[in-house]
Amino acid sequence: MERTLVLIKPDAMQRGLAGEVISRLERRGLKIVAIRLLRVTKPLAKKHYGEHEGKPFFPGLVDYITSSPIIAAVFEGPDAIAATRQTMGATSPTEAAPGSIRADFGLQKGRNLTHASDSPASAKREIALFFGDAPPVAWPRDTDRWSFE
Ligand code: IDP
Ligand code: MG
Repeated sequence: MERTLVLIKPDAMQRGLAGEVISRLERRGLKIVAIRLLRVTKPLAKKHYGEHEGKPFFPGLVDYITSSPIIAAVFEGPDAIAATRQTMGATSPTEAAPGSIRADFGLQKGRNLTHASDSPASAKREIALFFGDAPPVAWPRDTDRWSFE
């Protein structure tokens, strides 16, 4: 079973789409194992997006992710990382697959609603960053056998 970090970014929160994002991942069969609402500080934003430091969009990205509270959550399931990124769609909403969250609700890269970890190493690092003080909770779900073979 794999775990991935999901962020519901400020635009999705302000537009009342948090439930929609969670619902799509839940309906896919993924299980919530951690969730919190927080305001991302500049230092946390810079750590989380460290790989992008120096790129032209970096200052705007830090302003965006710190502009309003977000929801951070950890979802668990088989191939959770790939499945979640597929449900989110490509970084650019106009290149994202129709039916994905970013295609259905977004227009621009800088307002693309969600974050999802891109590899097991990123997931481990990002989950520790957002849930170091309150680790995910493993729980058996009665319907697991209807989602996981
Ligand atoms: P990802 O979120 O699909 O993994 P990354 O390339 O890791 O995409 O970029 C992180 C975030 O930075 C994106 O989700 C997006 O919000 C923002 N971003 C990436 N490229 C651009 C850009 O060219 N302009 C504005 N924002 C960008
Ligand atoms: Mg990324």
